[in-house]
This record gives sequence, C-alpha cells and structure tokens, in this order.
Amino acid sequence: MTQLLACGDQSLDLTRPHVMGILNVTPDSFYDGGSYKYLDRALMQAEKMVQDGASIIDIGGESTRPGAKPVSVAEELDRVIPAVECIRQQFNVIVSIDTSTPAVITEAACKGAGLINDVRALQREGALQAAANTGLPICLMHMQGEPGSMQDNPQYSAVVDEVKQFLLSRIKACEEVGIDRSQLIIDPGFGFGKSVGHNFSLAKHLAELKNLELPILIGVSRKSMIGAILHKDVDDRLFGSLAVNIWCYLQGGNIFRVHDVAATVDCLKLVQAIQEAN
Ligand code: 7PJ
Repeated sequence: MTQLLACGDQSLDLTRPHVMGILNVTPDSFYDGGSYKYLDRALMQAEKMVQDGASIIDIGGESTRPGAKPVSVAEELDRVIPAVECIRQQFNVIVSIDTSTPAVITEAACKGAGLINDVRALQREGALQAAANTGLPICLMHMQGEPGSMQDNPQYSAVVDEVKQFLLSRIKACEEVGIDRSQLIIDPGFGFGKSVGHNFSLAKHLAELKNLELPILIGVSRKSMIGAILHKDVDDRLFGSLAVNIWCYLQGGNIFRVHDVAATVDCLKLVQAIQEAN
C-alpha cells in the first residue's frame, strides 16, 4: 500500500489514521438537517472540524438518503463549488468532493479539491474520464442498487466476496483509463444496499479487503446499523459510532468519515498510543 497519497499539491500520510469530517451542503441530508446549507455556516463547521483534527473535509451537495430528491448539475455545482473554494483558501486541510457528477468532479478539482469521493464508484457516464483528468485520488465505494431503493431488500450470497469483486472490477476500470492504482482508496459502503447483518459481516471481515492492498475508507458515523443495535436515534449514536470506527481501525481502516471529529480523533490517538507502547 502507498504510504503517501498525492492529493494535488497536498498529501496524506497513510502511516497513521485520518479523520474525514462530513460537511453536507444539502438542504435534506439526514443528520445535519441542512443546517449548513449556507456558506458561512459551512465555513464555521469546517473551521471547527479542522481545529478538532480533521485531515480531510468531505463536501457533498447531493443527499444519498433513501427518498432524497435528485439535484440538477447546476444546483449541485452551486451548492458545493463555493464551499470547496473557500475552505481550500481558508484552512490547511484536504478538501474531498463527495459527488458522482463529472462536471462537479472537474470544477471542484479546478478550485483546489484534493480527493474525489464517489459513492457510485465512477459508474456515471463520463465520471471515469473526468476523474482521470484531475489526477486526484479517488475513493471507490460499493453500493448495491441506487439510493432511492437500495434498502428495500438487499440480497447477497456472500456479502464480503461480492463487495470485494465489485471493488476489484472498479479498480480495473480505473486502471484502464490510466488512473494509477496508487491513487485509489476503497470503501465497503456501509449502509448502501445492505441489511444490518450485511453491514456487521463487512465490519467483522474488513481485514479481507486488506489484500487488495489499497487504503480503506470507513463511513459508519451515526448510520442505522448502529441504531439497530442500540435502539437509539441518530442524535444518540456517537458512542456506538466510535466503537465501530475503532474496530474498523484495528482491522485495517485508514480514513474515517465522521460527523464527530473531536471524539473520533481522541479515540484513534489513544488506540495508536497503545499500539506504539512497549
Ligand atoms: C458514505 C459516503 C460512506 C463514502 C455517505 C451518510 C451517508 N462516502 N457518503 N463512504 N456515506 N466514501 O453519511 O450517512 O460510507 S452519505
């Protein structure tokens, strides 16, 4: 696995874990409830996450919540590009763009984004080529189905193998358009077309993804798999999220996409300190 991920004119040291703070600039995302819809709110939230130790800020303008309305390309550009530009100018942090839209990939890269995070793993028409042209690292996430219907009745015969096979096929597709393997990150896509059981199997066997020899991104923050065990609403899922993130770190996770940056950074620091003790 690459030790240093090249993110445009920045870089990410993969010899230690990193926290990616979630910044939604959508009016309908399930946790933030659209409270960071406006740029000044987004900037305040980004500043807090940077102070709390986030290495990356992940900016998304399209909600993937089941039932969320699709957004036009123009609307997505309007939501995310000003945030990408301002955050990159004001803070020493890598800006990740959470998008499946080729025009957004291209424009965000122009404005200084350092990473592309696509829940559709560059399967949209034109997305592979747009991403390749940026030269930026790409997070390829597994999803079964499409956001609107993916949770209706997800089925797998062997979830870990199927996720792995899908990721392998997307790695291959990237390599075919000239994207260097050293620029890829993989993600099992917790909650994306998966039952609670599927999500927990993936967490348990996360280390099996390690033999793809790529960095792994984990997105479990406050998701329903945590609510399913704790019977708690989204607002009360922080401790559960920390537990799952720590488990995933110990199984080989590298980047942790979270709402709660400070708490996650503290946990990872302590686990690292134990690992480094004599
Ligand atoms: C993920 C994501 C994830 C990656 C979302 C939510 C849903 N990107 N974007 N991995 N989840 N790479 O935060 O609950 O798990 S949006």
